[in-house]
Amino acid sequence: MTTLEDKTYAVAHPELVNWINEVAALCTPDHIRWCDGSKEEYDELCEALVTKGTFIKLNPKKRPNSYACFSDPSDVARVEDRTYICCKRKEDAGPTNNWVEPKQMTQTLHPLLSGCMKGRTMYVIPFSMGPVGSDISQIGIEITDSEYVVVNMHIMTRVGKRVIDALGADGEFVKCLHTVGAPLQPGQQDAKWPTNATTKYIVHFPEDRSIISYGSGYGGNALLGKKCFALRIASVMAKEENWLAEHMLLLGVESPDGQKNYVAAAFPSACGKTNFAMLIPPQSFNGWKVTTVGDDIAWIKPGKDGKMYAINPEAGYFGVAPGTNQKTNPNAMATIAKNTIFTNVAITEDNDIWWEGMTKEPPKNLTDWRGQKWDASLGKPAAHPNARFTAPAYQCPSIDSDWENPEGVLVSAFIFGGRRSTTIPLVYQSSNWAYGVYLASTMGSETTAAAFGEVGKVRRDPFAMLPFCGYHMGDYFNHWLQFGRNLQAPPRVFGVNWFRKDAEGNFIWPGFSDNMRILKWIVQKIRGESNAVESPIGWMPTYDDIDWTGMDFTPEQFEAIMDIDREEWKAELLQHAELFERMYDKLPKEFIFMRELLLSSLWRSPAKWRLEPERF
Ligand code: TSX
Ligand code: MN
Repeated sequence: MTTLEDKTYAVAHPELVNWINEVAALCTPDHIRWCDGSKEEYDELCEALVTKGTFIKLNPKKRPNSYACFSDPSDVARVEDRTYICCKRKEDAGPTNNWVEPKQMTQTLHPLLSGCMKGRTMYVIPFSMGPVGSDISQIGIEITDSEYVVVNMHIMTRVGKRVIDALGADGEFVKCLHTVGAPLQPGQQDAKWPTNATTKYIVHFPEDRSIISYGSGYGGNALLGKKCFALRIASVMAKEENWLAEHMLLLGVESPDGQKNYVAAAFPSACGKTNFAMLIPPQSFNGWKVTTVGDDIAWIKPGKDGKMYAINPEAGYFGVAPGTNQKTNPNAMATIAKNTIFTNVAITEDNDIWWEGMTKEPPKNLTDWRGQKWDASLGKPAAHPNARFTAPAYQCPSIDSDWENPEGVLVSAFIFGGRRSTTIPLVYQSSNWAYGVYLASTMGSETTAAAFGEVGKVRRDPFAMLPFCGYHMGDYFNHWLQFGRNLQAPPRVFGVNWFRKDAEGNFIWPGFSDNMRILKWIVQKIRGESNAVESPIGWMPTYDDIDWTGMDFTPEQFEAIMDIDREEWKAELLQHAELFERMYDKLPKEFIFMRELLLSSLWRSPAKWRLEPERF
């Protein structure tokens, strides 16, 4: 067996070739194939997946060049309890990551990997996170025995020979090894969705810049460029090299006068991050435009001018399908009109796709994600709640003209949000960088799904990075503080909450397009064009500072969504202390003082602090 089998290009990188040979000797695949990223390769592998029964080709009239597939019911999401950070010292992984000593983990994985690709083809995927050749981009090589992974990586990253060329003879790359952990005996029929039902490991070796993923074929477990590389490994690289690898969307806001600003925003899951990244302004906002750079990950580096420049390291969207519709996200609906892979959605009788929330009424004669005729009366969803679309970013109608600019885009603000029914106002601005880092570190979301235990409890998710930081969260907070200290004028930091509820439990804020009104205030604030008043928790717009054209929203409603309840906030600050206790060993001293400052400003404030400009 030769590693040059089927390869259509030369590889002049001895370390890479050695690694491929080592892995091949350990995993013993029947064939090795170096991927070239071509359309022919994509079409061929999709066709092979159709033949195997993994993919079904969707109706080409309704959904051109698109496929649907259905995972094993045991393999439907990321497996956080099977996710490890294996650095030498446990304290470097911190209290929020699973840790195993690297040598010990290697010993555990070795017997699992031995012969794990028997009967399969081992694919070598050279991929770039970010535009090939950008100073902010990074290269990875994913070895996988899953065709599903290859075709998804084609969409989500830049794959092929040009990456090998960029790597040269001694370029650095992240080693990503993935196997479904389901070797085939001679003559054994393959499963439609091969997976290892009993054993899964998602393992990161940050010091080695390598990843080993065993036993799952799904999304973030298997498409190693995304969460594993672009967040967990890259966050470690970023700390060491003074940049940021963040779980953030990137969008541009253009005003009628042609001025443009970019903002990066972090939200925990189930806050509609992709919807916000693709927001369409209300009809009444003539000439205002929102453009999409990315919906999930941002890599941010300081420029020579002391400002922050960001790229989206991805080339596609791996988005949650349920809830996406013409109203919540028309741009996403257009993005997935063709050339898209759907995983765990329902299938209509004319071979198109459907999921909960796509239309009010489900179409007749659906096949559910488990391949059964769907019976609505059983109360089970037709699509899995974590069903996904994989679609090329360039198909998004709102894609930003600079989304592949190798220099990145200039970030002038950060937005942090959460799903909170009380306490947190619709929008507020931190008065300085350290407070911005504090508010991002203490952000959280109320649980909506019973899967997370008690519904309505606030789960803290600092920077929306808790499951994705490859090192100690306390070190991460310090890195953010330090990063701002090094910049002449760090971006402004805002907190938002689209999800506050009234006493009857109804959402006060209509959200979606109307979030543009808040975005407008934010960008005008950083331009020095809009006003604010100082509240106990930062700068806030008054009713008159927000553009209400085309919308009925009363000053009373605004007050209800903006007031600061002293007792609620004191309870909030108590919870911050609880969070800080978990990271006591490495908590920035700034956070202790910041919490005290907040307490003291709330102490003298009225029981309900209201936006009454005449008081100032
Ligand atoms: O994505 C959301 N955004 C951001 C949009 C740019 N969602 C969906 C979250 C689940 C993924 C929202 N849901 C938003 C929001 O701003 N706001 C809400 C809450 C809400 C839901 C429904 C209505 C109003 C608010 N009203 C009606 O459906 C009529
Ligand atoms: Mn994400």
